[in-house]
Amino acid sequence: MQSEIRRKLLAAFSEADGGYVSGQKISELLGCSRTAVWKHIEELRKEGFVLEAVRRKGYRIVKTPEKITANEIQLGLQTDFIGQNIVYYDTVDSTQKIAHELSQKGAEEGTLVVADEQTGGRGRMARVWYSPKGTGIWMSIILRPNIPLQKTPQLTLLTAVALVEGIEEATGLSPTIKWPNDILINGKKAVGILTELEAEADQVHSVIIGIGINVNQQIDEFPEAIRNTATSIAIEKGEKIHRALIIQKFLERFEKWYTTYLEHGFKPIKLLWESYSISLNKTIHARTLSGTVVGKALGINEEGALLIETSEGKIEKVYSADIDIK
Ligand code: BT5
Repeated sequence: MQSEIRRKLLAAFSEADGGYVSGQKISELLGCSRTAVWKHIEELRKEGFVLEAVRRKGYRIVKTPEKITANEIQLGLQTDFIGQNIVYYDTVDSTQKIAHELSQKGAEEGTLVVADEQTGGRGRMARVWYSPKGTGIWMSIILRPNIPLQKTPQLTLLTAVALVEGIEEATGLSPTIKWPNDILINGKKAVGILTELEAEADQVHSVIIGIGINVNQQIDEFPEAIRNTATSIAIEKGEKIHRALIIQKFLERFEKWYTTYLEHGFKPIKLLWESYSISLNKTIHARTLSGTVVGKALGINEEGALLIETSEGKIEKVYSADIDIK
């Protein structure tokens, strides 16, 4: 199905919010005959949608497939520009790589690259991000903010805030943030964030935010190496969740906070971030490339750096590290 037709069709069903859309209305919207409407509906069915057809009422979507192609994400998505352009892959090496390529070709702000499986998913410092097929959300968003280079770490924190709220809204769970880029559920890592830049001198061309969310894996599906530290939403919730719903709720929160951030700066985000963080006021060990800093985590500064008070009363700013909470 042509993407424009599909978009219009799904938008009509989104607006009906689970109710019926008449064949007449669809044919007017798409500018096609009633027979063509039927063909488009059949195509949605082939993609796994369950649709009910009732005479004189029209069509109603009863069930959406547990997939994360553009269809499922866009059905019901309430954003203006984040996730309005979706590029989906069944399998890809890394959505980050694709997002960088698209960004260089001028992809619009808010473009979302999403994959059902990654064969070369990556974390920070070239670490591996385990991204099996069909059970997680592996995605990258292209942003083009007009901000100086040193402020870009704030976007990782903003993403964390939107993830906490989006996951909470979709599942009822209460995730927490572990500085700088982990989202934990019941103390274990369910989400990782990877922020990468395309910049020249002090000019930011684009920021690519990569997000990996463990959704429907069971514990024995994780590799041995991360079985004690990782978790998924299904493990913590005790039931499987539609991945598309989590993506939608996240994108909506993300657009809200990103727009707020561009208009009003980092302050509102900082307050929320601190309220969702588990690291503050605790003694932590921050392992940086130049050594380990031990002390009490006080908060974050305007640049998104973690402020740590050492036992000598000195305040250290840490920009990049892995932290252990004591
Ligand atoms: C991260 O790195 O947490 C950032 C992960 C970002 C992944 C997304 S998926 C979409 C986009 N495309 C990509 O290629 N990447 C992004 P870091 O803080 O460095 O944590 C990496 C560490 O987390 C690994 O060394 C493992 O110990 C652990 N790990 C790997 N896979 C995991 C998983 N699925 N769940 C929980 N922990 C994992």
